[in-house]
Amino acid sequence: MATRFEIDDGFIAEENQKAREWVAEDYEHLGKRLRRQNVEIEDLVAKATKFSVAVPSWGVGTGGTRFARFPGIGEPRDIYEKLEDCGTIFKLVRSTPAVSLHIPWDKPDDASALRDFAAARGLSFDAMNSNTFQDHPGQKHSYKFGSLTHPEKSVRDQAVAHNLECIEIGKTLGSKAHTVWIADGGNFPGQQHFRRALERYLESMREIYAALPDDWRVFMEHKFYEPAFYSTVINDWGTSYYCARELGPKAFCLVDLGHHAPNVNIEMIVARLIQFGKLAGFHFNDSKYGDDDLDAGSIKPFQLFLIFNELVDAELNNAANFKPAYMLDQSHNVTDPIESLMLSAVELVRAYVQAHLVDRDALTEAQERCDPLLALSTLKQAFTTDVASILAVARERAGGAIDPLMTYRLSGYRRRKAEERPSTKGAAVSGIV
Ligand code: LRH
Ligand code: MN
Repeated sequence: MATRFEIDDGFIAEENQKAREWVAEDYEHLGKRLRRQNVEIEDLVAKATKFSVAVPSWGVGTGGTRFARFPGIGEPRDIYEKLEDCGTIFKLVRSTPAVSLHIPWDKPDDASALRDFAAARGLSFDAMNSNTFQDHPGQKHSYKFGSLTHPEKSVRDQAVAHNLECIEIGKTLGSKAHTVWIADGGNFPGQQHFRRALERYLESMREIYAALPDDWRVFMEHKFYEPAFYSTVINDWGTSYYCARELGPKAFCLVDLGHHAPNVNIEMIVARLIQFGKLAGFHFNDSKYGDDDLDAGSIKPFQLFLIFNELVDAELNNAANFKPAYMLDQSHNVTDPIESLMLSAVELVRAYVQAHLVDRDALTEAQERCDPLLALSTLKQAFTTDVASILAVARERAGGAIDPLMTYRLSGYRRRKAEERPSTKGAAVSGIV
């Protein structure tokens, strides 16, 4: 078997050597500044080190739109090569120890072999994802008019069976959760009976729920539109929450940041789901218009910070049933997916650490005294604190790269993969588009 090129720890240490000086300087300066706020910088390094987010297997191949896909060189051609790239991301940023798989795009011939291959790269498996929004080779019934909510029982049964198969594969891989996003909806007024469709969703989800092992959770992902352009069955957090309550204690609501109408207050939805004990976790990304699946923190970094402000508030107050799963869900159309996923993971750790910098006593006091500007500036002080040195120290101490992007580029990893993975023109890697 051809050797698979990997970035070695020695090369990372060499590159870190070049950057260590500026990190130490900035770290010392920030440490002094934070001590004035009675904050111990080492506590924040510990927080940064503890934070982890899962990488989407479908995110390491180049994404596209309905107009075009411009594959890069050295694209991963199967789940093993996707895991190789996930291993490289983890090696450099150290905060992405898990991968979220999508079935059947990543259906393994041998799940135990896949689990071992991943483990050899320090990787485990986060939530599984089913796919009843595309028709797959050899499939008996089409999902053109829906899946779990389709009027025909035979189509619903087929969709339920697919979800049960995902759970079976996940059990072998060591996953503990299953994400269900369905595209079911209508393009025309009158096409669907809204109430009957939701009833059918619950009927199908009850069968999926019943198949969950005791220590598993099911994550329901809402989305306000696309690919259905008039109505979507699970269109918002309210509908998802109602279903999670109906199904039982193992059912939770997953928040994909791109699945909300423009200007919706997502951090408030997060606070609600935390308060109701039904927050599954996240598909982090960013967007300007629709479900653009852009890099997390690239368009609305303050919104990302405000979401983590709610999450850290819940963490510090030991909110009930609070065990959010953090995952990225992005489509990289014009960047090297590895670079985008690394920088997106860094943006999440940044928002998490900055949220831990919020002076919560001062914030509560300002809120209780109806002093809006003092409340806002208390948040802004944390959001405008440059915590880059904390993030770099945390990465380096965990064996990662102080500067993941430059270390990755200087390693020549992508060029080496292009040699190992001769591109088969036109053959799209199974995944989005
Ligand atoms: C739907 C979605 C869902 C995935 C898919 C890849 O827009 O966010 O989470 O299954 O993207
Ligand atoms: Mn998603």
